[in-house]
Amino acid sequence: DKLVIATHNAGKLREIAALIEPLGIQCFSAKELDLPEPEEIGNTFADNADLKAREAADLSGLPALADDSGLCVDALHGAPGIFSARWAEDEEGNRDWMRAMDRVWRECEATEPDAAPAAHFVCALAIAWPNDGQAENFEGRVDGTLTWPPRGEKGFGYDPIFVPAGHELTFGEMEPDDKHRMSHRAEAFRKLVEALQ
Ligand code: ITT
Repeated sequence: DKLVIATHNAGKLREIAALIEPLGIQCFSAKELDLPEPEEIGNTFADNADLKAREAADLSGLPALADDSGLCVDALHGAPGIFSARWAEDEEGNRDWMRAMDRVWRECEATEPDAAPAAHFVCALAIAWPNDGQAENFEGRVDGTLTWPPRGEKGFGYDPIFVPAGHELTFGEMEPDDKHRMSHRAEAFRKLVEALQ
């Protein structure tokens, strides 16, 4: 009944903590435990989630849950995908989400001028136990379209330019509970809870 949330991303941590809260599990963040940020060398969301979960479990001696996620844009052949965080980074590695959103939108405009570009978020969750060498994976996805200019301050990352299918508000404008009803992260989390019960 103890779990490490193996992420250094404050937005993810907030969402995962809210999803876990009803389960009454005692959670520790990677920051609290001073865990390093592993290099994400995998080729898929699942591979990266696995390596983050396994490393955090081994270093902390506790079960660890990791999240690898990103925005995939059809017109960009799935980019930025697993490189979603990297698209926000400048030369020094500082993240600026406006920079990332702006790049996504400009590259879309260059390929597909007046449409609302189709896109989806993917979330791969992995849970690993200490010194076990493997992890279990659960994946979620939410489809939608991109919009410009960015709207809303409530989410994180690419939320201000993502409108989930069948809705008008961006994820950035939605209340957290509404995002949790339909998000890629919530879907992956439901699968994880079902499998563990
Ligand atoms: P950790 O590896 O420490 O968990 P990170 O930010 O480096 O944090 P990722 O490599 O998985 O994590 O990067 C995924 C990026 O995709 C993330 O930084 C967000 O910008 C974006 N992203 C993922 N889920 C999102 C969501 O629900 N809303 C908006 N953007 C999201």
